Amino acid sequence: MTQQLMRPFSLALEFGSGQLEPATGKVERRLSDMHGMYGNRQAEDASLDANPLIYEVLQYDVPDENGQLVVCTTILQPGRIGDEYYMTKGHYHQKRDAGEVYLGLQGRGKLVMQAGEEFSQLDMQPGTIAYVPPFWAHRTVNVGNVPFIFLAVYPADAGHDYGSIDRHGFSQRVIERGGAPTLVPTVAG
Ligand code: PAN
Ligand code: ZN
Repeated sequence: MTQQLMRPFSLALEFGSGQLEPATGKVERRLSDMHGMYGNRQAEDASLDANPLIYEVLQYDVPDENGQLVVCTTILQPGRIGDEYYMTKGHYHQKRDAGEVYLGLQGRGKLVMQAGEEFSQLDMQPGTIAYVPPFWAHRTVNVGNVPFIFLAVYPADAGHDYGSIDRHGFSQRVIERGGAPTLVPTVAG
């Protein structure tokens, strides 16, 4: 049960930048925070000196209790490591039966998801609502030339399990081939 009675609140969202006002939390992830996640280790090493900003998450913090919902935006920069598009780390929810809703605000992305042997990919653009069902690991990939920005809403007690993705990754990667995003099977090792 929710422990405290929260006051209703509203946030101002700028569609073009993903800025939330007020925001109380911000996570920044640079290439060095994603060691080993891109397929081309040489390309990763070559980019590490510059250590580009890959994405930011802005949110308004609420208590991580059953019943509460987190609202946040992700601003995923355009770019590639080798031929692989910039992407988020990706995660399962620690509470595996917690789902999530994404709403595309700017740019073009792919939402890749995996549940055991099952794999799914959805195209996202401004106005796309994507549903991440319970039990699916999820990662977004910016396949465009401008920041890919989306809003996410998920249960505040969901938790993020990054370890499983760190160890096993997703079964497919999104790479640029002949100028277009293409899914290729992840090569083991
Ligand atoms: C999103 C993600 C956000 C960043 O808010 O947390 O896009 O991706 P990673 O958490 O994989 O680094 C979400 O799915 N929250 O549950
Ligand atoms: Zn999530």
